This record gives sequence, C-alpha cells and structure tokens, in this order.
Amino acid sequence: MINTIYYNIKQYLSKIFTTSSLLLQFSFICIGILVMSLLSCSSKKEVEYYEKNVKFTQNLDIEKKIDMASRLVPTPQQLDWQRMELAAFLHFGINTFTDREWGTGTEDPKIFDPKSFDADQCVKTLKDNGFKMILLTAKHHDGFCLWPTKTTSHSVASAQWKNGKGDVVRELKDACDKYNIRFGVYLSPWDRHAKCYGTLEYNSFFIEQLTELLTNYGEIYEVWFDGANGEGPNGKKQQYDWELILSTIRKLQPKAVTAIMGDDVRWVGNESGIGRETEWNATVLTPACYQRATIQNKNLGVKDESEDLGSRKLLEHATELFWYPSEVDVSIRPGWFYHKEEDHKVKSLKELIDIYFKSVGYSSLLLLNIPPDTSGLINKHDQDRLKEFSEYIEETFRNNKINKGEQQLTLKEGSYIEYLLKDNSPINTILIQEDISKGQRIEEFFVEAYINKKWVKVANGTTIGYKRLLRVPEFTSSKMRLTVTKARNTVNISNFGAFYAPPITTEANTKVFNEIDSKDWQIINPVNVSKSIYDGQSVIDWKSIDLSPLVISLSKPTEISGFTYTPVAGDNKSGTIFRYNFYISNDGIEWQKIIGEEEFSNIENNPNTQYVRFKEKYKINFVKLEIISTIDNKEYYSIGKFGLLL
Ligand code: FUL
Repeated sequence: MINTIYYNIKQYLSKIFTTSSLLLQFSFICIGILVMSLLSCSSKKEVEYYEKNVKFTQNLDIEKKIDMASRLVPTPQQLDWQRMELAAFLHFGINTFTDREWGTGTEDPKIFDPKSFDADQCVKTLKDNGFKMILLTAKHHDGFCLWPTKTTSHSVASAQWKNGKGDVVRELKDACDKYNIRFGVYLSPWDRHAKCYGTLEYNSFFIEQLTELLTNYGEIYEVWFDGANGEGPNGKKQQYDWELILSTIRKLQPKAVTAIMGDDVRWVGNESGIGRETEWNATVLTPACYQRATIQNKNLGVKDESEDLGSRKLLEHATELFWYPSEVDVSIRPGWFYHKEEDHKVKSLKELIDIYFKSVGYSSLLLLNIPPDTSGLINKHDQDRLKEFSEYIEETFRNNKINKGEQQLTLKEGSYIEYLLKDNSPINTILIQEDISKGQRIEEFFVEAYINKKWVKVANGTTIGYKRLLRVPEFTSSKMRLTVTKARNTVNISNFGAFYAPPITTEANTKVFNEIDSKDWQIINPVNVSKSIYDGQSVIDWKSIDLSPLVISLSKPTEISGFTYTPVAGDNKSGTIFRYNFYISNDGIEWQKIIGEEEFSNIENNPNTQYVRFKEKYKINFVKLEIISTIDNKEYYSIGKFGLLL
C-alpha cells in the first residue's frame, strides 16, 4: 500500500516535470522517503488494546495507568457473553425432592423422580421469554449428578426416574440445540457426598466429572464454579487445583466462559439481584482462581462484595487490571431450589423489573434462577411471572424515541452529542451504551432534555459500560443531549435511547413470616428480646448477649406446623444463626427435640426468611430454638424476625 502511494506520487510528479535530471530524480526519492516515513509514523499511532488483562510496570504514574485501563477490552467470548444480557439458572436436583437448599450428601438417590420432566417445556418457556442461555446445576453441593457419571453411583443412574436410564444434562442440552439457545453447567466443587473430598484424590475425581461434561455433550457455553467450600463427609475441606481445572476447560471447550471461580465472569457479590451503580468491567479484583489473588486482593483491600472495584484511587495502587464483568445471580423465588411453600412467593413483576434495571441496566448480565418443580417442569407460577416480565421488557424497549440513536459516535471529555427525538411522546427511561469492544471509558455524565425552550438536566451518573439504564421522572422533549464530564479517553458511544416504561400496578409480594397473633405468644428467654422481632414492627435489629436459646410460650395449646427465621435487615449480619436444634414442650420443663443439628443452608449469601416446616403438626405450649453456631461463629446471635406457622 505504501509502495503504491509512493509509485502514484512519482507518476504524478513526473507528469508535471517532463525533464528527468538527476537532481529531480533525487528529489523524488527524498519526497517518497518522507511520505513513507510519515505514513509509517501514523500507522504506529494505531491504538494498542489489551485483551482481558493488563499488567502495570512498577512506578507507572496514574495518568498512564488510566490510559492503559481505557484500552483494556474483553475477549470475543466475554463480549458475546455480555451481549446476551439475560440467562436462566436452573437449580434442579436432589434438593428438589427433599425441600432443602443444601443437601447433606446422604440422600437416597432413588428419590430423584421428576415424573413429567420435559426438557422441551423448560427450554421453550425460557427461550420464549427472552433468555439466551440455560445454566444447569449438573451437580450441587450434595454431590448428586444429573448425568450418569462414571465417577460415582450418586447420580441419575441410581434414581427411580426412568429406571436409572435418564440423563437430565443430555435432554436439556438437546432441547437447547433444538431451540437454538446456549447451554452451560454449574458444577459444585464442594461435594458433601464424595468420600475422597478433602484429599488429593478428589481433584482427579473432579477433573473426571468436568471432563465428562465437557466432552460428551457438545458445546458448553459457560462453566460456573461456586465459591462455597465447606466440609466434606470426613470433616475436611478441599484444596482445589484451579490451575488444572481451568486448563482442562481451555483444552476441552476453548470457547467456554468460566464464571465465579473462573476468570471470565465475576460474581456480583450478592444473591439479591443488585449490581453496582458505578460498575467497572475493567477491575482491580484478581480472579480467585489465580494463586496471586489472595495477596493482591488483600493489598488493595478488595473482595467480590466491595462497592468499588475500579476507581482511579484503586488504580493508583493496582499492579494489574482484569476485564472481569459482573454476573448478577438471583432467584425468582426466595430459595434457589423449588419448594412448594414458595409457590406464592415468586417475585412480583415490580421486583423483577427493579432487578432488571439494577443488573442489565448496571452493565451486568442477569442470571435469573427459575427452578424446575418436583414434576420436572417450569412451574405455572413462575411461567406466568416470566411472561409478564418479558412482555413488560418488550413493551418498554420496543420503540426508541431517539432518531438515529444507534449510530457509533466518539466524544471527548467535556463535550456533548445532541440527538433529535422522533416525536413528542412521554419519556421516563434513558439508555446509554458504550462500545466496550474499545474499552470502558466514561466516568461521569449527564443527560439534558430541551423542555420549554430550555435545556434541563434530566439524569446524571457515573459509569456506563456495556449498558446503563436510568429511570427518570416523566418528560416530553424535541431533542436531548448527552454530556460526558469525566472520561478515561475518547469515548465511544454505540447507542442512546429514550423510552417510556409503563407504570407497574402490582406491588411487591408481602411475605408472611408469622401466622400466630403476637398477642398469643411471648418470648420468655432471653428476657430482653425486642417485641418487634415477632409482631412485624419495622424496627428490626435484635442481638442476644450470649447463645442462650430462644424460648417461646404460647397462651394456649396451639397446633403449629413450623417456624420462620429472618436475619436482621441492613448490612451488618453478624450473629446470623446458621446451625440449630428445635424443641417443643407442653410444660416448658420436658422438651422433645423435633429437629436436630440442622442448618439454614446458604443463609450467609442469601439472607432471606427461612421457612422451616415440621414433618407433622404439633399441639404444644412451648417451643425452643437452640443455637449451635452463627455464620461468623459469634457467642451471640441476631434475629430480624421470628414467626410461628400454623
Ligand atoms: C451459592 C450456593 O451455595 C447456593 O446454593 C446456590 O447454588 C447459589 C447460586 O450459589 O453459593
């Protein structure tokens, strides 16, 4: 190309000067060299990007770091993953049949019997409602495998279902292929069944399970490893071999993204469906699967849950950055697995839409859990809600009122882009997207609308990233503009939109936590218990002074079928009860233990109301909750709400 240009210039000049003296020849060559060097200089100026990871040399100044951070980009897989926006989690397994959240690993595999399991129904329902991927819990912490693995008999091969001839992974994968939707697997490293858990042998056992899943089922799009690392049957914890695990995935499914304990996708840090308003996909958080993670994250004082993972302040001390986008995993129900009890506690449309705005709208992927029920279908309650949800999203975002909102535009810090609107209809939702294939750059922005012949600020914010959705008070206008007030480099806008989201009339589900009038019962131990924990008052934050049990006396013999426990509201969950015993009594002297050594599984990550149903109803005068341990092993416990169920 450069040669062609030089040749053309020479041709052109020789047309002007017909004499070809030596001097002239010489000057042509000089001009040619000049043009060539100018061209090669400008090609050197081409932007250099760093894919997935960038390391800083020592003593690099902050401006240089910021510039490099702005040129950190996702891998093609990470970019494709982010563009899905919506994926479905399927928690399905032995817990579906025991009504638990964490199985013990001692379950009889025979009980797995989803008589009407219909992979087509599950996949089609999700596909029809806008989900782009299905992620199945191929093995949860109980160790029960949903495919006929050679590694253990604790699998569908020993189940009642299809006389042990079934394979949930195969059926779901086939249905995903049929409906053209991606498929991923959750494989719990923590295994409460495997005898070898806690020994070196377990690492090979785990690799074998992973290998089966990654070789026998065609393309696997995402591999999800939970961070939970509890004790196995022998009371020991496992040292996982992450290097081997990740290299196995790279070898067998090089296109798969690895999530949570993987290094492509980061856990958002909670299970309630809330992303960060300021969300940096280019983060200082070192993925936990790397050996250097512990020390680096400790030095920077960051963890999955940290509010700030990418500010300039953090970059000052960071030694490297990762493109590590966040995935918001949350269940459509209070629990991850199906529980009949929760059929009427499916999140309301309002709750789901809030989650959507705080996940997809905060530049994250929403991984919404919809657990198949005991018959093996997406339950009618969830189906109905999903339909409402997808119709609402479709209706809201169908019509972008901005004229040519989808064009690619660049913008410098301190400048703005003006957009014309197609009509004068009301707006209450704004959408902004950066072209993240060129990095994430906006740090602060505001949006104005031309209202009554004046520019009025209607929204402002910090980061944009892949997508930012903003809910604003309703207005009408003929033009709007986006101003970037702070940026890490020239900004690349790929989309700007203005929409109208219809009001949602249904309210959030009110959760019943107590079915016996609080006038009819009284807490007699500890003596200082706040009444608000059982009469539904909103001031909820009671903490005991020691581990002495919670004892309740009823004013008359009452038939009860269970109890509820809700951790305290707010961020400080210290003292949340984890393991407990539960007793009943007629006189408060002689006690019968009806639940022994039980746990509120996963309460630390998912601090929802726990509903505990007894195997039978008991007519009693007293109940007692004995605390064995709390999530943080404290000598006190805390209660947000406590209730009795009829
Ligand atoms: C957690 C697990 O312990 C839960 O049971 C659930 O699978 C959730 C998605 O991850 O950490």
